[in-house]
Amino acid sequence: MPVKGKDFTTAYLGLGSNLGDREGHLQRAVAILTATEGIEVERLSSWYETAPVGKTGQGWFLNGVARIKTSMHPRELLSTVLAIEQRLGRVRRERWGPRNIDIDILLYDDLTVNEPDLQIPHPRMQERAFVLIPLAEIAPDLILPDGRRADVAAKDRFPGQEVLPYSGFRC
Ligand code: GSY
Repeated sequence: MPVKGKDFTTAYLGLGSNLGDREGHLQRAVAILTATEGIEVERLSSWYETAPVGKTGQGWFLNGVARIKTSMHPRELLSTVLAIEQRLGRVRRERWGPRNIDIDILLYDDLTVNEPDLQIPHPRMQERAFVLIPLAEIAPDLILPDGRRADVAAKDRFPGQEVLPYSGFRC
């Protein structure tokens, strides 16, 4: 929903799915985010087919990144994205394992949060091509926590981390 007034923050969310109807899960997550009071989805990247990082031997993910405007504080935003995951029937049998939907807070303005259940900026975002490539698509000139522009960081080499455009079609 449109966020009115001056008290809002720009934040970036990473979205991913590698179980079941991946595109459907992602589209539903975006639809719920869009309908949520206190969140306005300003930009959404394309979806990308991405090789699993961390735990290999699971299905490829579909990933994307959204830029939002929000009047929520970081904890409220965290509760909201966790509630959306629950509403979509999040299935995650093991850490790093397959999941039907995953929504990560990547950045919340230039705020740093270091708590056991909430770390902002997302601690691994700059090592992940599946985050940086969609992020650079929608915010090429965004300055990352390491001081580089997103489009520069996205050009790094990420061995084993394939990221391919998603057509939506299957042969
Ligand atoms: O934190 C995101 C979950 N995740 C992903 C993901 O979204 N995409 C890819 N390609 N690999 C991943 N490994 C984990 S954990």
